[in-house]
Amino acid sequence: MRFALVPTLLLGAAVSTVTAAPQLERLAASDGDTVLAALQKQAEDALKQQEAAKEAVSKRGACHLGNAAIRRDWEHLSSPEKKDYIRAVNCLWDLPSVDPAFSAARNHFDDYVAVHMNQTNTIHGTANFLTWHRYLVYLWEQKLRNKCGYKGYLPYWNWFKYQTDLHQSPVFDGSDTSLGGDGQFFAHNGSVVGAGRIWLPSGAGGGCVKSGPFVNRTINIGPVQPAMQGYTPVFTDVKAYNPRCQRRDLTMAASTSTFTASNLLNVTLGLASATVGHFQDELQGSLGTLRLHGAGHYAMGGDGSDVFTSLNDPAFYLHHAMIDRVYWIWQLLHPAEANKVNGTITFRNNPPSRVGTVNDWLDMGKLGPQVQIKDVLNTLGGGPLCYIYL
Ligand SMILES: *[C@@H]1O[C@H](CO)[C@@H](O)[C@H](O)[C@H]1NC(C)=O
Ligand SMILES: *[C@@H]1O[C@H](CO)[C@@H](O)[C@H](O)[C@H]1NC(C)=O
Ligand SMILES: *[C@@H]1O[C@H](CO)[C@@H](O)[C@H](O)[C@H]1NC(C)=O
Ligand SMILES: *[C@@H]1O[C@H](CO)[C@@H](O)[C@H](O)[C@H]1NC(C)=O
Ligand SMILES: *[C@@H]1O[C@H](CO)[C@@H](O)[C@H](O)[C@H]1NC(C)=O
Ligand SMILES: [Cu+2]
Repeated sequence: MRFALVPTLLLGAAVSTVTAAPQLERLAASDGDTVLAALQKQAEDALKQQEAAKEAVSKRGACHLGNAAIRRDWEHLSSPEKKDYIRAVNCLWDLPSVDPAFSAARNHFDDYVAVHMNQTNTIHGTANFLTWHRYLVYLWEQKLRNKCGYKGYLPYWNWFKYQTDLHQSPVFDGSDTSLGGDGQFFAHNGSVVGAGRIWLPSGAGGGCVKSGPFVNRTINIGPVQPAMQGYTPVFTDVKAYNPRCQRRDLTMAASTSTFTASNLLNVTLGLASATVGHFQDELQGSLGTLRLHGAGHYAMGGDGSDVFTSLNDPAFYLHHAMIDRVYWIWQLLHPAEANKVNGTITFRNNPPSRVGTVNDWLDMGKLGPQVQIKDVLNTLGGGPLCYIYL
């Protein structure tokens, strides 16, 4: 019964129009992964229409569907492709830091952690949240390609598969084609998340990641605000050097509660998809809620659960690629809202600040050139970006 629902939805190809409520209800009864596949198809149809319209008025630039990079599910990369990505991450980890201002950064991997930590309060709960992170993971992808010879593009972690047992996920299974497995068992009192309002029980880990290709790596910056209890001391200075292992606590309480068909539908076709403000707030998580963005971080646990320094977990980039993919799908399905931003320039407007605009600059320190938000709203146009998701 479940699978009969998807074709029903796809019969209506032109989905710039609102999907009928009964279809929404039927989809909501299927699982997240099925819904995601249906949404992907809708987004592709919308993309083809929008690109065809562009060509009709010859606005097509140097980047188009025929030459765009394709970002894929980690699971769908071949073993050699996965190993090439892992090799390139290790290569980047061995490159020197490019910014002496962040003295705790001992290598180029750390530079990304440092730039993010330094700006945490102006890139989350802000107008630039979606585009700042979009551009950051793009720079990471390009660095892997240009400095470390990676042949592919940034893969994403499909949250909806393996969410009931993350240990089986190709991203986290601990094999040499994963981004590492769970942490060693570390007795602790779960994680406190959702701005202190939600308690998640411990998983089976919490200590140093015990398997996979990055098992001997050292991380050097933070933690600042790990959600995981008992993970101390914390360092609030971006210059504080704190070498240690990377910790993880694969937490199914986060994934199964939040990676649901209904949450995905809400932000893509439902109430929360109507405006960019609703979309980003519902996707990101707010006081007392986990939401898709937060749930990915808390499902990783350990270092990945720290809003300041979650980039210490190399799976951060696959999680944020998935965030970006949902943003991309939403943009394609809501063209009238796709180029807008909503919010101010401080974390949930605290302290109060001006409203953000598409002319605001995205500051990446020494990771790459500054661009304006408007330059990265479209992954296929005008600015530096040229990619789609599959
Ligand atoms: C663990 O944390 C929860 C939530 O803060 C609290 O209710 C509980 O009492 C704590 N347990 C211990 C043993 O500290
Ligand atoms: C980690 O270090 C141990 C001990 O030196 C070594 O046996 C193992 O191969 C290393 N693993 C990786 C993935 O580098
Ligand atoms: C859907 O999103 C709306 C708007 O953000 C929110 O009020 C509502 O609680 C969400 N519904 C569910 C089921 O999460
Ligand atoms: C941002 O979106 C919210 C709804 O989420 C809306 O109430 C608010 O007016 C919007 N602000 C701006 C500046 O567009
Ligand atoms: C850290 O952030 C501040 C303000 O957000 C910025 O002015 C400064 O240049 C950043 N430091 C570095 C080294 O990028
Ligand atoms: Cu972030």
